[in-house]
Amino acid sequence: MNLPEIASRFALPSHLSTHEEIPTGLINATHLLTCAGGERFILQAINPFVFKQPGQVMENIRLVTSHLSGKQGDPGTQLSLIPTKDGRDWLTTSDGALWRCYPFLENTESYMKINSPELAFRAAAAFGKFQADLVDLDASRLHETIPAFHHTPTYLAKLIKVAKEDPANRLTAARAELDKILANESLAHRLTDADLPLRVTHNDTKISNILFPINPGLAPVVIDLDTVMPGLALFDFGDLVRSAAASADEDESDSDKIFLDPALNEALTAGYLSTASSFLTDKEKELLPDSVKVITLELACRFLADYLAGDIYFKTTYPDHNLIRARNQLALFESM
Ligand code: GN1
Ligand code: MG
Repeated sequence: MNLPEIASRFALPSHLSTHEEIPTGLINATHLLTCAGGERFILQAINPFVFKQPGQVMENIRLVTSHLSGKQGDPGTQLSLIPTKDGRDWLTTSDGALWRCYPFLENTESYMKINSPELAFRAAAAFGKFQADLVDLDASRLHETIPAFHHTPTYLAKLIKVAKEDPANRLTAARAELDKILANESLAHRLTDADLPLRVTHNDTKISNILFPINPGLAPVVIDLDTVMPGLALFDFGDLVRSAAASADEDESDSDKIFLDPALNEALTAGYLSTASSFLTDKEKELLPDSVKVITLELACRFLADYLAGDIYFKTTYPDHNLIRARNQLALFESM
């Protein structure tokens, strides 16, 4: 099926006028649809290599969006699913791909980078509110769609294994980075060994996953719910700070330019606590600063392991791409 055919299976208000691919995101293929009446939609295929059970991803999203819609204000600024014409939340094509469709949330803006402490505060408050709104949704009702997704010791073990096997013959080039990671092995266990409560978590808390309504009276919307799962709140917080308070982006080729911006770190922490302190335990609060280090080490493990494996997980555009990314995460880690 081609894209217009796939789109035609969804209950859109009028026929498809144009479609274009949106090339952001390292995992899924995303298309912007515009209908004859001007309404816009997001049509996405879930990456079957990353999400082995895409139907479970959709069941999680259904559970979370339904729970949130009972709590939050304006329905025009909420994430909801467009059903297929036969009333389902998704469509499977003959090649096994799973497609789903969301309304495009109009009159909102998103940011690839945080440009001020004020924005940092608002973004972190939005992720804290997201967790707070889900605190009464029993996490055991959600599927663990990517097993051990934020289990740092598992990534470390995978890295050690792929380094031993060295299937792409890249270990020599990655030796220095591998040694730096191994020197911090004990930190990898800090959150997962702390006996923290299992909650409903987002698991991909980058700033670009928030839509800010242009009308400042409306609440920001957390999007990209593919990885909502049972998890630890601290990985959401840590990943937010890791990705948003870094002075340069993940692909920066000069790792000397990368450090954790203290002012942004402070604003993110204050913003997160403004909405999350009501439900966080004392132990969770105590571990907030460590969580940033742990998730940064985790990303370094993931990028380096993918480099050693021959670039099979993250999209890359040049041979050393994942090595550069790993190096960046380590530079960020060392600046903390
Ligand atoms: C992936 O596709 P994207 O950019 O939303 C990854 C995250 C990483 C991120 C690093 C399912 O997210 O865990 O933090 O790349 N998502 C998955 O850029 O593996
Ligand atoms: Mg994502």
